[in-house]
Amino acid sequence: MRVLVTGGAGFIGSHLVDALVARGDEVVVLDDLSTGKRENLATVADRVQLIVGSVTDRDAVAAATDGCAVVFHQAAIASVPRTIEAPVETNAVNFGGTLNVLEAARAAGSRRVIFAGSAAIYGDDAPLPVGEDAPLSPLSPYAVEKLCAEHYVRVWAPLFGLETVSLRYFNVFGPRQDPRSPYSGVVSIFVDSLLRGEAPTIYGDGEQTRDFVAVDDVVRANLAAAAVSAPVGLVCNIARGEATSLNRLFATLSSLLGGPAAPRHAEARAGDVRHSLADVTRARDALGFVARTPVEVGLARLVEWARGVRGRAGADPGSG
Ligand code: UD2
Repeated sequence: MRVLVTGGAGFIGSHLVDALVARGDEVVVLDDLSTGKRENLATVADRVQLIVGSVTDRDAVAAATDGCAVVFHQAAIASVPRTIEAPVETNAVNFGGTLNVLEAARAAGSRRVIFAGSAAIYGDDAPLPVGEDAPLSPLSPYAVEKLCAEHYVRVWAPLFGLETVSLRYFNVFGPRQDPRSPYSGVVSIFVDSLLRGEAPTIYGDGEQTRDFVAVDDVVRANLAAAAVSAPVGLVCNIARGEATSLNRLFATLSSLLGGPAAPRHAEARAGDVRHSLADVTRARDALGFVARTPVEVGLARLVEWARGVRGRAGADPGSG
């Protein structure tokens, strides 16, 4: 089967590409390499067609979608603070880019679009664990963009007969998540700091919680979403259904990596939600998906990978 992965050179997208290639799919990747990297596709480069282009470029999206039965739309500027700084730019990618993908899929006669949504859309008001039918109250441009995009994805199903699945990712972590940007995910930032023997910074008191899910599980969720029979606008949380505080995350990573005994603290970040925890019942019932990798196991694998990168790069993971 010919499939498209937008953002396929990125953190989650490249792991998905690996899995699709391994099962024998013909994979097209559309990625503007703004945060994605060619090296993420190094082991599958000869079996993947990489189109360097943005989801904001309608011609590039149309060319990439041509002949693809399934589109995994992973491309996004995936950062709450970045969207606060530059909402017009990020809206064009996160919202406008999704609309371009839907239109291209319709024109190409694709059967299904799987959309990378976000738990950020729930905000702080919903009772925990949060189910998909909970009230939505986005707190950041990022959350608004992901929510608007998800609405488009949902209505494209009944309007145009496109099968769509929106996966509301909670906090995904794992190898290839870039640590060297203030916009990176907290797990990769903490691992990077501790490997360099520096104390990471916790914004706020560290008692905020997240539902961390390993990237290999997120890949399995995408494959399940592609396989499930005839979904019409299905929306599912993708998480473990388990809350971990940032203080706990720090403690686990410092026991794996050693380094400073205490983190630094700074003011809580604007637009942050306090607690995030998923009800994962629908993912289990509708997709047959249950996350398998315990957080500690995923963290241990990530640490092993990051040490390897650091070793190969001569003790500088940023250049590796
Ligand atoms: C949001 C979404 C998540 C995903 C992500 C994309 C929620 C609950 N989650 O993640 O689903 O879409 O955006 O980027 O909205 N932090 C520190 N120190 C650091 C970096 C972060 O303390 O150096 C804190 C940060 O203030 C927050 C937590 O760690 O409380 C997680 O931050 P993050 O940027 O990894 O992800 P988050 O939850 O904004």
